[in-house]
Order: sequence, then structure tokens, then C-alpha cells
Amino acid sequence: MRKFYWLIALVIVASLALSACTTPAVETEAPVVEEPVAEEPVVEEPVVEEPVAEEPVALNPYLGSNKLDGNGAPATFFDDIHIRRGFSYAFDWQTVVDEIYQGEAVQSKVLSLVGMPGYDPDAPFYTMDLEKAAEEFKLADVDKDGIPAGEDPDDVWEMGFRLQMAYNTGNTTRQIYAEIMQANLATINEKFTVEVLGLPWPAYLAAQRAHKIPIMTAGWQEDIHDAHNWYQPYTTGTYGNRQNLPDDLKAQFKALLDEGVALVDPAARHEVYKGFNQLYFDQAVGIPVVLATSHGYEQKWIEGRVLNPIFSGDYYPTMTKTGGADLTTIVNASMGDTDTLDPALAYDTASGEVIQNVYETLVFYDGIATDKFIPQLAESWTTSEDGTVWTFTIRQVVKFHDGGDLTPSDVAYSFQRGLLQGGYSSPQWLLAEPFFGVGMDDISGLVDDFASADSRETLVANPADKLVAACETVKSKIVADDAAGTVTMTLAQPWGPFLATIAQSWGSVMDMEWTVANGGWDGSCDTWQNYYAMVSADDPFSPIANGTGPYKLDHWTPGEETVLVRFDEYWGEPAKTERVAIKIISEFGTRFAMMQAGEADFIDVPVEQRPQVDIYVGEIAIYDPEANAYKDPVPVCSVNTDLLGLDRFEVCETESDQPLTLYYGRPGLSQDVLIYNFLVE
Ligand SMILES: [Ca+2]
Ligand SMILES: [Ca+2]
Ligand SMILES: [Ca+2]
Repeated sequence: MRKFYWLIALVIVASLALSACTTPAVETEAPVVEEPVAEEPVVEEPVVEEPVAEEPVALNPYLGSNKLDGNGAPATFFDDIHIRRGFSYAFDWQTVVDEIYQGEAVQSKVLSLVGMPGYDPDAPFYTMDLEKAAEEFKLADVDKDGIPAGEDPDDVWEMGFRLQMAYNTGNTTRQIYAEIMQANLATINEKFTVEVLGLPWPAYLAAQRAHKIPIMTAGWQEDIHDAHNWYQPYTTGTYGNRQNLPDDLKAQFKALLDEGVALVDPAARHEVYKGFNQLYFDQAVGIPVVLATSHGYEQKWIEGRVLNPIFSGDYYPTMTKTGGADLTTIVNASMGDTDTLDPALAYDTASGEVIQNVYETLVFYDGIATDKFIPQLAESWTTSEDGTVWTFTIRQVVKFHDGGDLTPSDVAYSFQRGLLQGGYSSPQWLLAEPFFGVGMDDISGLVDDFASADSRETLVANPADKLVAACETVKSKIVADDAAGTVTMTLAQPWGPFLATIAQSWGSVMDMEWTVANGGWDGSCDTWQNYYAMVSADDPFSPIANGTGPYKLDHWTPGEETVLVRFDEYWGEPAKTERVAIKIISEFGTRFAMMQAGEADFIDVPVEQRPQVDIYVGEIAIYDPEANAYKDPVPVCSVNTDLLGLDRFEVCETESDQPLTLYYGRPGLSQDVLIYNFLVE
């Protein structure tokens, strides 16, 4: 899960981080600010293994008496499938859509999203149905005596329960989820008590990780537009672990996941994932909440913007402007600043945006498509019959900004460096799995079975031969042939989303000579361990950049601005506008004033400020789900901010004088899922 650059307090789903992009920054794992590590995307969450110490039985604070006595709930409460289904039928999606998203969201039915194998609008899903919920509660057997609660005087229907549903303080969205559960469960049975409890973020996170929270909100912002990136964390990965999913259920999911990810044919994958959806629904493992839909603004004078929701922010080279204060500079008034410009380490959308314009990858997205790829630094590629060997022919006569020439060796070095740098605060787990196998999500797994995960100090203490061997393995999997102009990558198994994985910023190519000269890894298997689990503050490549992209970094002044300038020796179509300025403006009022003055082409607008900006909308481009694209913009003649959703905008024939284009309605790529803890500790 990538970090969004949102500062916490904009509670609600915040707006469109990226102006017109759909990425509506739903609550991913909340306050990135308070949690520098964010939700590490640890696939298997190996770190969390705490020794099971003998402790005196302590009461779980979130389960009242911890008993089925009307004043609490037992630790195994959600182990009962009918309890999970009862809760699932008690949720109210429409209230979330209307109150949190002001009408601009759609219910999520399955974990996967539109445009990926596994997405199935006809799959079974839960809807609010309090009668069905009551039926399920009556079928539950919480005291496990074989008598369903509806006929059992000392089971949950007669006794009731009391538990706490926690949220991290300040996160209004999660608070409302809990309030919905509270109100609806009390309606079903007045003895059903949910207490809504706000906890400071560190306490909330710690309680989740310790498996203490009975029911929680699990947010995810996708890394790549692929079902595996959704199904894995919510079952066998991070959240499945937090839910204490029973081993047999986890094994069923894992079998489906392994089968699905190894298939390259989307139709074949879809069939496997249909089985996944069915199992997830039948077992009521969790309930996906909603997908916020796009509501992003740009000045009408901007042309050529490619609104691909899986981009990190914007891709600027295609854009031109025909108005505004300065025709030579595209200005984005933004809220989030770069963390690091090292492509192997960056794992947040603000850093990713700069990297995406300055560095390049072997393949890139085809226009607005999230699942189609075009050549970028690779001219072409082939795969072996069994799908494990990928040979990329590397583009010739490509210059780095600093003057170096791109060679296949640079490509191989960049991937090797990333994998060896590893670490769970980085995106490298996404590359490690295809190369090393499912579950082998960090280089430390090859060295000492993850004993040194995220600890350079521990890693370097390993015997030299082990360290060298791990590095040699990496080098054997990614081999450059400069004479032939190719790079050959050998995967541990076929990997359906491989192109999607290398199209992102962590697949960027650096110039080996420049990297070495600036204090990076020298390419030797004797030294790599000294760079393992790099953090942005220590990384020599955090503040500098040298890519092959259409823009080069002019300067980054942390907290103020990042300025990119056109690279005149770019191998491809040159950037259409000379400069890009991404300005960090934390105050909405200031961003808004810049937009009004024509000094900003895009601004970040939180949901609650939309009415203020909507009145300046002169045209609207509406998303068409059939085509999975926006239709051409049409004029808007009046805006009634008392109405919600699309009703707010009256479309007409005549041009409007208002200055903004609104992109409306494409579902975002992040969602919350309410998940139950099968065995509270
Ligand atoms: Ca019973
Ligand atoms: Ca009983
Ligand atoms: Ca080079």
C-alpha cells in the first residue's frame, strides 16, 4: 500500500489529491504523518511474530467482560460465521456515500477494482438488510453448545453483547463507520451494544498489530492495478494476519492466490479470482466499503493531460496551456512533499510523481489505461513459453540528464540495486516476489530467512559467503548483454502482473556510473549489505535525480517547491511545456486564491471545500464506466451546491465563462474494508 501524501486531518476522504485524477485519497492507513513507516506493505508481516509468552489471562479492553454475559463478548466472537454475516448485513453503505462522500462514491462489491481480472459486478455482496442480519444472529452459536442463538436462552440473541469499535482519533470516516454499526445493531436487538472509541493513532495501530481489536477498518491504496495487490493483503498478507484468519481458511486463499498470480491470461485469472470472491463473501471475511469517485479540477486552458488513475500524481510532458499567468510553466498547488527521489526507496505518491517525470521505466502505461503497456526504455520484449524468462531489448541512444548513455547494464544494475536495497519501508517487496517466489518478499529472506528483516546491523553480521550468495542469486536473475542490447530477467514463477509491477517508479532506470560516483552501491557482491534497508534521510539519492525522462530536476526545496525543466536531449517526444512547478501550499485558501488568480493550473481540494470551487466549473467531463474513460467535456451553465453528486451541475449547450474543467465520476483506486478479528488476543 502506497502512502498518500495527505496530511491526516483532512479526515474525510479528502478530495482529489491529484486534482482531476480519480485517486481520491480515501483513508488509506491514515495519518502518514504520525506514522513514518506507514503501513509497511509487508506481505507476510514477518516482523510481528511475538513470542507467545505465558501471561496471566488479561482481559481484552475492547470486549467488555470478555464473556457472553450481556456485558461483553468472548475472544472467539467473530470466529462464528453468523456473527460476521450479521454484522455485514448491518452496515449501511448509502449513509457512507451521502454523508462522508457527499454522494460521490459507489459501493465496493468485491476487493478487486474495475479493469482487473477478478472484478465482477455480478459477484455476491452484502447490502444493508437488518432482517437478514437478525436471522444470522439467531443462527449464531457463540457459546458453542450446538444450539443456535435463536433457541438458546444463554446465547447472543437473548444475552446480547457489548464490544468496542475503535477508530483513530480525528478520522471522522472511521468514526462514522463505527456509529453506523452501533445504531443498526442496536436497532436489530437492543441488547447489542457497540461502543465507539477513539484512540490516538499509535495506540490504535499497536492494538491492531497485537490482534486486540475485534473489528477494524483496513484501508488500502493500490500499488499496481492488479487483483493480486488487493487479494493478498486482505487474506494471506498484512490484514489477514491482523484478523487472525484460521490457517485452513488462509490456506484456501493462498492456493487461489498462487494459482491466480501465476497465470498470464487475464481470462484464466478471472476464473480463479471468481472463486476467491465467492469464498471471501461466503466466509464474510470482511466487507469492502466504497470507492470514492473522481471530482478533480483543472483550468480550462490546460490541454493534453492524461488522467490515468494509477499514475503517481500527474505526468506532465503531454500538457500544454493556453492561458494563465505564465504560459511556460505548469503550476500544481499541492499539499504533499517528496520523501525521497531514490526510485528504489520512494513509496509515496508525492515522491512518485517527481520520479515518474524525471526517471523512466522499461514500459509505461498506455494513455489512461491501467492495464495496457507501451515501450519506454525497452523497445520490445519477449517471454519464454512458460512465462518465466523475460528478455527486454533496450532502447539505444538514450541520454541521462547528466550526460551518461543508457546501456543494458544500467537497467540490470538498477533492478539489482533495488532488490538488494530491499527493506519493508520500500516498494521492493513488489519486485522481490516475482523474482524470488511468493512470500519471499525481501532480500533478507535469501540471506537468513528474514532474521535480519529491516535491520542492516543484523544483516551485515551474516557470514560473508551467505551475503555474497544472495547477491549472486540476484545477479543471476537479471542479466545484461550490452553487445546484444538486451536484459534478461528470470522469474521464480510466471507472474501475471509483471509488466504492471515494473511500470511503476520502483522500476526506474538509473545510470550506474553516476550512481556509483554519487555514493551508491558499486555493483559488487561484497558491499551490497551496506545499503540494505536504506531510509530516506540517509540515502544519497533522496535529494538528487538523474533520469532519462522528458523533464530533469531543476531543484527541490523541501517544504516549498519542486521545479522540473524540459530535458532538451530527450530521446522521444519532447515535453510540451518548458517547466513544471509543484508548489507545496498547505493552506487551502492560498491554493484557491492561486487558482482564481490564474497562478495555479491544478490545486488539491478537500471534499468539504468543493462547494466553494464548484461554482467556478465551466465544463464537466463525466466518466463513462462502459468505456472506462471520461467523455469529452460539456458546458455547465449553473451549479447548485445544495444538491449532491452530479445533480449539482446543470449541463447545457452554450459555453460558460467559468474557468474550470471538472473531471467527474471515475472510481478511485483505494478503499476501506471492515474486517473482523477471528481470534482476539
Ligand atoms: Ca448456543
Ligand atoms: Ca447455550
Ligand atoms: Ca550508464
